[in-house]
Amino acid sequence: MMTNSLQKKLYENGYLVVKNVLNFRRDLKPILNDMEFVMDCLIQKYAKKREVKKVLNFDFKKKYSYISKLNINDLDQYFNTRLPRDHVKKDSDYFATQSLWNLITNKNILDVVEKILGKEIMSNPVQNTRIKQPEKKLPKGSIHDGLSGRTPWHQDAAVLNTRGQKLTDMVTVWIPFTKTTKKNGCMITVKEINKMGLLNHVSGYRGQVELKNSKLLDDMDHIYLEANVGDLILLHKHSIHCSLPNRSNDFRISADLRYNVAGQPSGREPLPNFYVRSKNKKNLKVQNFKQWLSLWEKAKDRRIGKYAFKYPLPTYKNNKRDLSNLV
Ligand SMILES: O=C(O)CCC(=O)C(=O)O
Repeated sequence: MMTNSLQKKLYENGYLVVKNVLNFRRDLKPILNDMEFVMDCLIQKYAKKREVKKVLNFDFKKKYSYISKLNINDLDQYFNTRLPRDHVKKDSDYFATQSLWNLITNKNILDVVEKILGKEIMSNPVQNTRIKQPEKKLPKGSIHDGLSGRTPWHQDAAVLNTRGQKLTDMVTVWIPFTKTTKKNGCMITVKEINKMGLLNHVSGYRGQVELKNSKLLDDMDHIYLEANVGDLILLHKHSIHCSLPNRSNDFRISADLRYNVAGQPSGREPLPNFYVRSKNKKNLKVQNFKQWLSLWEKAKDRRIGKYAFKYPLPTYKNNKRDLSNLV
């Protein structure tokens, strides 16, 4: 593959901030609108009858704070394009909207990704949205859960299955919906630490993937991955990163999408992994929102009563791949 300056920088440093790629009104606001619609549905279903009308008139943040206190089982599932990891049911819900499809296939994003992965690109099913309230409003149990609280130190290749860990060139595209700063919980990383390759991980208290010996990273020099709305942050699959607590009084909202070089395993089989750009293929199989949705429905049907996907934590037999033996 030809190298260019973006690719060189990403492979050299492990991260990249690309400025002014997206337009808030056109590319991002529709997703927030769809999230608010999901909240409205949850309010109608779970709020006390006498409160429904009042709560439906709240704004986005007040609605989210309200529903986050309703003890809805696996609330994050409703805002994420993924199947529940275990016990998939016929009516398992997930966030698959036209707006998110538009983001995954956004031309400006793919133009950046093409500079990293080349011209044959697939959407990778490892993707999240994260709605983070001020940490002081979070229930204690969620403070380190990654989707609504801080994200622990990890490498993204660690959440792929073994074939994916070995064979997949994947890039993470992190997208802020709110200006993201040190104060409201931006990601942090250590420059060039991706060059260590895949390291040993352990399982956190809620099954989160966490780098082994991650305490050692706390004292290293950190890069603060702050970003404005419209910017993208790209991460190398071996970049070690985490996110800070949201110590502001406002929400911090983001999405992280992933793409891989076509023809390689997604690392999350049997979830949808499909071409979003190709120079070689005249016609891409999945060209619109409904086709994409039907891929997710088919994946769900195949997994009813079972787990959706599995990956073993990278834990090599000896401790040569422990961070503590490498720094
Ligand atoms: O946004 C966050 O809190 C963390 C995101 C992250 O770790 C990722 O996208 O891999």
